[in-house]
Amino acid sequence: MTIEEKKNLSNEYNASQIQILEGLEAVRLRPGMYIGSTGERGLHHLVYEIVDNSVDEALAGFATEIKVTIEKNNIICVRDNGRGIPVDENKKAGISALEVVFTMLHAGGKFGGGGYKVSGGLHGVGASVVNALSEWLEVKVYKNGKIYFQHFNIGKPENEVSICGECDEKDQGTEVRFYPDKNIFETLEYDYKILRNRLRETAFLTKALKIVLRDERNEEIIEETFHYEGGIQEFITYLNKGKTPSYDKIFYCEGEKNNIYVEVSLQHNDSYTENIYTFVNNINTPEGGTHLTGFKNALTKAINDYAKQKKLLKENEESLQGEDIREGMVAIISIKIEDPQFEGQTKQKLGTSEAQFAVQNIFGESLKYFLEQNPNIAKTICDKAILAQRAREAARKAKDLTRRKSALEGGGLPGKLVDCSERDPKKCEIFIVEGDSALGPAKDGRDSRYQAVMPLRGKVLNVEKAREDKIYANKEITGMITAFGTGIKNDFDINKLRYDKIIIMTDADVDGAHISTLMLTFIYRFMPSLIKEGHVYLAQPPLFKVSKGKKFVYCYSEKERDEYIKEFGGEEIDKVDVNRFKGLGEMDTEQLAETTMNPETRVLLRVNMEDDAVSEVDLTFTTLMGDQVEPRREFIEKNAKYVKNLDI
Ligand code: TSJ
Repeated sequence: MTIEEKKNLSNEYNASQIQILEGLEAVRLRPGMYIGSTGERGLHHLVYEIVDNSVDEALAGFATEIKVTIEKNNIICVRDNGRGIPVDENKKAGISALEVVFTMLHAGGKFGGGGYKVSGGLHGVGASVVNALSEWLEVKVYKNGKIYFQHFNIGKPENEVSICGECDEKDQGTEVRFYPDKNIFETLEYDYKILRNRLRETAFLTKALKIVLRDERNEEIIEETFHYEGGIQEFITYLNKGKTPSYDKIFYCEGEKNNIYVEVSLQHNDSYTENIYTFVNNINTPEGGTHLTGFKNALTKAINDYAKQKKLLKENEESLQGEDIREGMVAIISIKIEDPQFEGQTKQKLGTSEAQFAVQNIFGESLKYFLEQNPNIAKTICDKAILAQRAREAARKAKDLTRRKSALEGGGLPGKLVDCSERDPKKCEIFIVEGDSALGPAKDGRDSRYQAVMPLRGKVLNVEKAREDKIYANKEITGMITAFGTGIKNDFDINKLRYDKIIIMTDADVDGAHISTLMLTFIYRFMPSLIKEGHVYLAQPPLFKVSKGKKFVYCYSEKERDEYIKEFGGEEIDKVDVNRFKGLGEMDTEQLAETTMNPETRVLLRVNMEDDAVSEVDLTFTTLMGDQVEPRREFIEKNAKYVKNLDI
């Protein structure tokens, strides 16, 4: 039976059929269960699954280097300089240990025992899954001066492990090459940037491990090396790029307690947001857990103790709250633990209680010492927290005030909102329109049954650089919060969303891009789920109208424009008219409706922030919105991700 036939069968599954499925067949039938998806994300996941095994070898102390190559035709090659996967016979299975690793589900990580393991973690489903989902895969083990080799097709071994050559005794290691199965994956095209971000993160988290990424697909070969001897301390430097640190040193500590290895690094900057990234065995734990709790407890205690002891905070004054101390803080908590327990709906929250005490203890002691040794920094941190405390008090008052006006609670809708008549939110859209000139055409051009319009006047507040009190006093911001209906932060409730699509409509120029980014930053900081769940869009107004006689077409890039000039013009290129739209306001109602608003004919960009490296999304926003011009320009030039059609 082919996979296609089985997939069809699987629609009418029953228990007896499930039992027939065994081993790797199950993986091919339900790839999503093992790697999340068969889209771009799943494809990249294959690489991490393999690389994680090499990282384990590094954590065990036997590998120092991993080289990942994207070869021509999107073949992936991963090579490390570890001990090499054991090739001798596994007595129980009657086949080589290597073959077990590649053909038996969840066999990964069973060898050797002990030690911290990345691949045995949350996502680590192992080499056999990658093998099952690859058209072919081959392994070379360099060991004892010999090269052992085995080749698989769609997970099935073509041969027993055999010696295929000799090598230098010192040339130890494992090399895996594979080609994903095009019958399984929607795309086979690897994105260099996605792999780079994730591998860079892995390198930050595994100090002294050198990771080389090489892309051989194009004429110009790209190779980058990620090697950070400072580990997460260098990660902090990277994350604070584009921000202004509040002091020059970066706090770092490491230690081990009850077999839990703990590393913490942190630094404050002059922004008001708190960014704490937590990892367990190199795997991100977005929902935190015991390690995060331990960190917060120790931080709050150490700073309050210090502030009181040095009389920065008077006996009768209120203690500093954790959130005050964490304002503008970037921190990384990374622990390595043998058998982590995860909890919560998505199993992304660390539950192991020993981890709390290990972090609390190691970090607490170390921070106390650091504060004593660096009184200037200690004072800066305390003063900053005291300021934050006052601002929080002011923000609470401002929030109460706006609450009373019921602006944040969806009581009355903002006066500027031009709402639609449909009451079913799933069918509704809201256009956030920049400037007054476009408001008229947008109001007239919409379908008033299900399309609402809300104008933004003046500059949108940069929430990266404003404290909460200022944010809640800003009419544009509170207007949007009210219009969306969901509430913000901890009060956020997606079920109250009043529009299925939130469409940001700005001019296709630098100012427009800037305003879009400010809007996205606001949404990302206050209602990130709206972006994560795909409710936020960028309208794409055309840049040109190319016409000849009655024939015309809208173009979204200069390239497209030039193509149509040629096509329309033929021999008579001078008879082609090119109309350039400088802004939304230059389009008439019909044009705006047709090109940008009408679902039948418009182009919309859905904003997504899926990145396998957790730190990258955040960095995107701070880079765009931060103080320093250079990283921003560099970023825009390199990515142009949220910022299309830049008119520089
Ligand atoms: F995913 C994988 F299995 F395909 C894979 C494993 C891929 C790559 C690129 C590397 C590896 C890998 C496995 N590198 N290093 C190891 N090490 C072992 O498997 C190993 C070697 C020796 C001993 C021992 O106890 O002597 C134990 C282990 C786990």
